[in-house]
Amino acid sequence: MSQVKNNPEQEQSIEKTITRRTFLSFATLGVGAVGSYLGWRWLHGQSEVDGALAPLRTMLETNSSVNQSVVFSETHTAPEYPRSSAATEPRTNGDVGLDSDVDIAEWKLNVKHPTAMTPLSATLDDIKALPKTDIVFEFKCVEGWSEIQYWSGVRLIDFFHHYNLQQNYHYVGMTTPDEEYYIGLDMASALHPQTILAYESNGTTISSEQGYPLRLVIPVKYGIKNLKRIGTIAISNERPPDYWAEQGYDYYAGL
Ligand SMILES: Nc1nc2c(c(=O)[nH]1)N[C@H]1C(S)=C(S)[C@@H](COP(=O)(O)O)O[C@H]1N2
Ligand SMILES: [Mo]
Repeated sequence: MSQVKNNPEQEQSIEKTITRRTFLSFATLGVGAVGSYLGWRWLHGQSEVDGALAPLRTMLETNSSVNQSVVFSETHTAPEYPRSSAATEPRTNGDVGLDSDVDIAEWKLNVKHPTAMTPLSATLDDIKALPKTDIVFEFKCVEGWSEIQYWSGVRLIDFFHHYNLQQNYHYVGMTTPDEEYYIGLDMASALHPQTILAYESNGTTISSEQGYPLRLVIPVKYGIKNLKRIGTIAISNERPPDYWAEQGYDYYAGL
């Protein structure tokens, strides 16, 4: 058995190398830490845009536009299910803008269009007179729950056709009658064949908590975009304000 033994000189030089390497490692770590700290300080010194620090918001917007242009496809549809698999009592969640009761004699759906002088308005009966569409799909909330639900109403695209609303704008905004809850949608998602203005769930009139008399059902988006109790629909080229995007959530909230 032979043992390799370094002579003292060799040992010294090995030790020096180790010391130098250790120093370099710590120096690198130190520079990294200072860099991270400075980066963190810089980031936190930035102003907030829609609930996120500006650089992070920019990143989020980049991701969301990539998502919009690459992932979203007009031919993509959310899976549909048989009516028998729908929840008997759809779960209710979120009640912003639903404080006061609606007097149906007073309620109208207002539609604002950039080129129209006066906003168009439709009563619930006007809306019910249009072709009726059913949908059974899996409703998904960003808070982590989902549920198969059955809704009926008028496709937003059918509503657009009936009232001769122009489709060559970028956005559709919707607000509750009291303007407490509001959402913005890209036109392609708004006019998607599964997007409906719903007035029934499980074949009966929707309840106040579900958004009586009219709510949005948009299966290609998360729950946050399914605005309950629509007061106004506004067509525009400017991105409409959005309640949850202002709290830092992704503007498009697509699935
Ligand atoms: N007017 C209004 N619409 C709203 C909300 C709200 O707070 N107010 N919450 C949203 C959220 S976060 C979800 S998950 C769905 C819930 O719809 P539901 O109560 O029918 O389940 O409504 C969306 N639409
Ligand atoms: Mo939600």
